[in-house]
Amino acid sequence: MIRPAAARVLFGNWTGHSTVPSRSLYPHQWSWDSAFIAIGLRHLSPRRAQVELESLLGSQWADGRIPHISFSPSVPRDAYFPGPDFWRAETQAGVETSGIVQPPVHALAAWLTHQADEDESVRRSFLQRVYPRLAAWHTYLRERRDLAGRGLVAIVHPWESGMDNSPAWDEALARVEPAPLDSFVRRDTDHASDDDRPTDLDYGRYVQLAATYRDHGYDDARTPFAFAVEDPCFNALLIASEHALATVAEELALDPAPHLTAAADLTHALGQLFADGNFHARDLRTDADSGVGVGRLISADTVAGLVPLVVPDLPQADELLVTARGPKFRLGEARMVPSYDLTGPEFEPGRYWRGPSWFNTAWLVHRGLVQLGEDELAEAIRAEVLELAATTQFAEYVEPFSGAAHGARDFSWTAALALDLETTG
Ligand code: 2M8
Repeated sequence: MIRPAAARVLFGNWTGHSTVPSRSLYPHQWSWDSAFIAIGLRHLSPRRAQVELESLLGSQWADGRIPHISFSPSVPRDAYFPGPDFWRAETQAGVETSGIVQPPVHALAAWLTHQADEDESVRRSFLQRVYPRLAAWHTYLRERRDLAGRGLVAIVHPWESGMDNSPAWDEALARVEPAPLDSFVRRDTDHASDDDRPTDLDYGRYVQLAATYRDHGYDDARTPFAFAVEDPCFNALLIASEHALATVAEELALDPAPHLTAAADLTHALGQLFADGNFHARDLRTDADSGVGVGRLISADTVAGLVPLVVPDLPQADELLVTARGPKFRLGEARMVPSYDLTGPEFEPGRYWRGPSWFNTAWLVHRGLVQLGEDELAEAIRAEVLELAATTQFAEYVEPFSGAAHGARDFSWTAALALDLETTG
């Protein structure tokens, strides 16, 4: 049974109002981590899971965005780079944050958290309090981030995908002039192997992209984004979360229709990213010279293309399943779900998001398979998640063939999502 060990990790990483992804590598509150953490924490303490999401929403900006990091004042300012002194962003409530975002899995997490203990949720008016904030978050994304005007949300930094170092970003990132390497000091390589983390050159590019956004006041209309991409994982999670928000609205006797309409429109628009049996990110800067800005699909096959399996009534589900079972991802044979095409030219089994399997994407694909009635495959993934979480001391990620552990240990979403699959499975 994984529950006692998972509880030890989650309680050990609890700070009093939220959970850090890892005490060493990520000592603040991360946006999509918090959502995944709440999904597991709800089985240990529904109240804590609610507080986790409420505290994250407490760092929401006036424009509706949920920043990807909410900095803890009790952690040294240089414990993580880029820290609060780099981002220079503070909410009206005085919370220091980053200025970029992460995939919107929060409304789904809020609904699942509510379901864990409906009495406690109603007693604390949990849904009433989070609903307007989650709705504002989605509105920010749909209205300010539809950069191409075709009904899909664009990310403006690789970190916004949550899959920072994915080979899908290589070409777009190569066009970015890196910040001088002596202008910043990385902290991640103090805690993790250089061979596993992004290169210094890529880090320089991440820093430059973030600095440009910051220097334009994080204004989406004004910033000359050198990187702008429509990511299938990000958009699929927005769709899943719009469905969840529709259910929340119904529960609160509000009108679910705006959320259902948004979900349907986004699902239709997502079809633009489907080619050759998989969803692909679209690089909005490929035609920038011509001023057309239509963008080109990025050819790399990554797990981000499989995440749309979580979208209810996805028209492309059957074709996507064929790809998932095929040689690129070998679902059911590989350990969990590889983050990148196993046959791809950039495949590296141990480097950040360039091949290894992660527990959050496995959880998402598992959810999609259950929705589709693919019970056998879903069970295979569930068994992998439970076994690997237990045998790797809740590693951040694992190699897709050997299962060898990489990154942080006692990683919060690994513990949370394994606990969720054990409890609900
Ligand atoms: C990783 O991203 C951070 C930047 O946000 C980093 O590499 O320093 C990613 O795996 C991301 O998905 C995750 O949310 C974050 C914290 O666990 O770490």
